[in-house]
Amino acid sequence: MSSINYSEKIPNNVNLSEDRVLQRALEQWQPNYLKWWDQMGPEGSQNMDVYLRTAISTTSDGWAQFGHIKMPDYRWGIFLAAPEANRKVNFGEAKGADAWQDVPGEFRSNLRRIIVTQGDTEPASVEQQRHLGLTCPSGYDLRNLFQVNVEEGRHLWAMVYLLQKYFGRDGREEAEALLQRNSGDQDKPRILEAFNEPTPDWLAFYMFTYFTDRDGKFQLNALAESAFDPLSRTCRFMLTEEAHHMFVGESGVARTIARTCEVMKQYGIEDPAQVRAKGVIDLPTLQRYLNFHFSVTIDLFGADQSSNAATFYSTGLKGRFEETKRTDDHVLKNDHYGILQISNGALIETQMPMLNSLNEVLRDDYIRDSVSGIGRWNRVIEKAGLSFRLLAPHKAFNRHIGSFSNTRISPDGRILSEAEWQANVRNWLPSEEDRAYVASLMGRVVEPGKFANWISPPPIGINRQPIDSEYVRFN
Ligand code: BYC
Ligand code: FE
Ligand code: FE
Repeated sequence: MSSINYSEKIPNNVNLSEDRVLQRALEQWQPNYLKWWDQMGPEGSQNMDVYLRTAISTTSDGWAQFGHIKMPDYRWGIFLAAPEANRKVNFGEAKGADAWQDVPGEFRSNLRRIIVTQGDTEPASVEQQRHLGLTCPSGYDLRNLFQVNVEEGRHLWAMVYLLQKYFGRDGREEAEALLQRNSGDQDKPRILEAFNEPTPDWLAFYMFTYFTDRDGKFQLNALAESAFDPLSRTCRFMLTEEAHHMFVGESGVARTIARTCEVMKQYGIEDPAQVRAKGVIDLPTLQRYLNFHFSVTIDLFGADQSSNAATFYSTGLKGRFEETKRTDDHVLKNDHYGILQISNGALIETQMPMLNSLNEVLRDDYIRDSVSGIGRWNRVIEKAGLSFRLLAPHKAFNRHIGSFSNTRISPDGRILSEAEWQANVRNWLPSEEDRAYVASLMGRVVEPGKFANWISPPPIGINRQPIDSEYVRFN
């Protein structure tokens, strides 16, 4: 018999100590997870003591415990948000019925597929970010990277819990497979495209956590509406962690911009070559990175017309962002949605059946939210008295999924010939040279209170600690 004290080793609010079947499944999986963390997690970090927050319960004082720990000793826990009494199915054909505490047989394979797709992104992002610790711009930033990494690890646990608890043997096999696919692997890649792209430098990391973790926010919100209550409650707790990831991205880009503007003002320069000569990232390069991460991320919402999306909604598996705040009938059978499509060489909005357009609805909600943060970045530039402005590219720009995937479109929404695209793409997406320049700035700064030349310090530290606190101790 096992002598593990489960609430100590695996903090949880799912009664793990009384669930033998789940214990056995997790006991098999956990060593493989730790092996994965050792091999694919943050490189060279095993002995560092990192100032991390650990969730030990879902109450406001318990979920954010801070202290220095080694990451392999992080207590990856399993938490569901508190149940909502008498929760109902809030949309789709079963609207009004009781929410499901178990998986209805007929929806089993679709639900499993959604959970596996969600789960696959979590370890993928850790793999994408595994080398970044070697080139951190400060101990403060290094700590934030590691915080994001351990929480993405916990998000994998969250999905593995659902698979092992509710999907029997298939679920256990999927849980293993989540550790076997790897980001960028030729033979066993991660499921979604954006999670096979490298995250080679810290500007890419900040853009990723701003844009791609925000896909997490929207997808998790849609899944938090699910009629399958354990999925809903799991996603609701994950969302509390997601806010920090997006903060890391938004503030990281803002600090990069602030430093660039400071140098531009100090020397009275605007020409990107002169700006680069001072060792900071010129604003046009920031725009190209933004264009890349924005376009790759909006592909993650799937095709604009999707019968999968219609099925997921009608069967109650996946709702819309803020489903219950909307005032329509939540069935959507007779509704339509304006979809941008290419017709006779022009971009034209066509009304399409709403149910088939739900990927696009979520993408548009996401785009609105993304654009508001770009506005906040522009205020940093404006405050410095500079006229440059960052802009979200057109949603048809650089798409690989959906109806624009075979057409070349400029960031301002013009349909282009292949030759026009090739002649200009260097101005729109990061070139090899841009990436090499950004890479050349990536040194390793870890002395408490010191920051790389290309980025400003943050205004305040983590958990009200001073900025020059020793966030990571090296042993
Ligand atoms: N790449 O009908 P469609 C996060 C496939 S991020 C490659 O539109 P559907 C995080 C699709 O599989 C949140 N393939 O698909 C962030 C389908 O294939 P089959 C992640 C793609 O199913 C940062 C075909 O194309 N969570 O948490 O309606 C750090 C037809 O497409 C892609 C979720 O995504 C792609 N981008 O929509 C850490 C939520 N897009 O069946 C974590 C769960 C589509 O023809 N997932 N395909 O072979 C879903 O809800 C859906 O799977 C999707 C796709 C919205 C992603
Ligand atoms: Fe996540
Ligand atoms: Fe995240």
